Amino acid sequence: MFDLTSLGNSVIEGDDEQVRVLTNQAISANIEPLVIINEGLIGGMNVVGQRFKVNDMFVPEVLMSARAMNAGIELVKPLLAGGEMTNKGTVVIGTVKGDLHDIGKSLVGMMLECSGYKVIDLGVDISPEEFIAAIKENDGKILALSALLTTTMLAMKSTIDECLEQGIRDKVKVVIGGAPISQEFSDQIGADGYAGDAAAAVELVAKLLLDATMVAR
Ligand code: B12
Repeated sequence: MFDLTSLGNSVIEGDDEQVRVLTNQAISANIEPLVIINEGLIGGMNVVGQRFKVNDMFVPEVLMSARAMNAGIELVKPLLAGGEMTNKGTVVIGTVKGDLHDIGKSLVGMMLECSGYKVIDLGVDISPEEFIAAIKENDGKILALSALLTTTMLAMKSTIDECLEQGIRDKVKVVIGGAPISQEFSDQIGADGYAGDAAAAVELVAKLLLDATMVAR
């Protein structure tokens, strides 16, 4: 029986070579791709997130773990294509204008992708206009905004204001996150919700899309 804990531990150690070896072993052992991702790879990354929060791990180590997790996800992804990877809804995600932090945003994007959403990751330093163009072009149902700086948090409000101005605010749910963000701030700027980590972000998106279908009925 393959032990997914060892795969998670290799992510925590940031050992991308070992992650590749163990992911391939898990695939050969016929473990479900989503189980490999959720319990092995993301399971390890969740521990990294918790240890980072209590200063038990630092940025270079977090980056190495993220890279190791990606190495595993790249191997598993092709197995999901066309199978469980049905599109539950398109999410446009990015870090707002003026902000170059992308680790948390990428984690959220990856986790959403692994949970069955189509994710368009625009990257960092994205203007309100760029976000809205991507929503329109891809029929995005969720707009996910990340900000790590107190100075760039306000660009989230500008992005929501631009959605209103361009008449698409009622067609898209806006979720926000990043270290300085809170539910209170989300309420203040008229976003649809805030989540504190990648797992909570997946739950939030699922709930908002479910609520939207209930209203549409
Ligand atoms: C790594 C880092 C950097 C790296 C970024 C590398 C990269 N590729 O991202 C570099 C070195 C480039 C950097 C630069 C700067 N940084 Co910096 N950086 C950090 C640091 C140490 C970690 C951030 C991180 O990656 N955390 C790990 C991830 C996993 O956590 P996370 O981002 O919070 O994401 C989680 C949640 O927030 C949530 N989430 C995130 N996004 C989203 C989006 C949605 C939709 C949802 C639902 C959830 C969600 O889920 C994620 C997963 O759990 C923080 C300190 C900190 N404690 O946050 C400072 C920090 C954010 N940086 C800071 C500063 C000041 C800067 C600089 C201005 C420094 C400078 N003087 O040059 C520049 C700004 C550059 C710019 N224009 O953006 C300050 C911000 C202070 C403030 N209050 O505004 C911080 C807080 C450090 C500090 N204590 O002073 N930084």
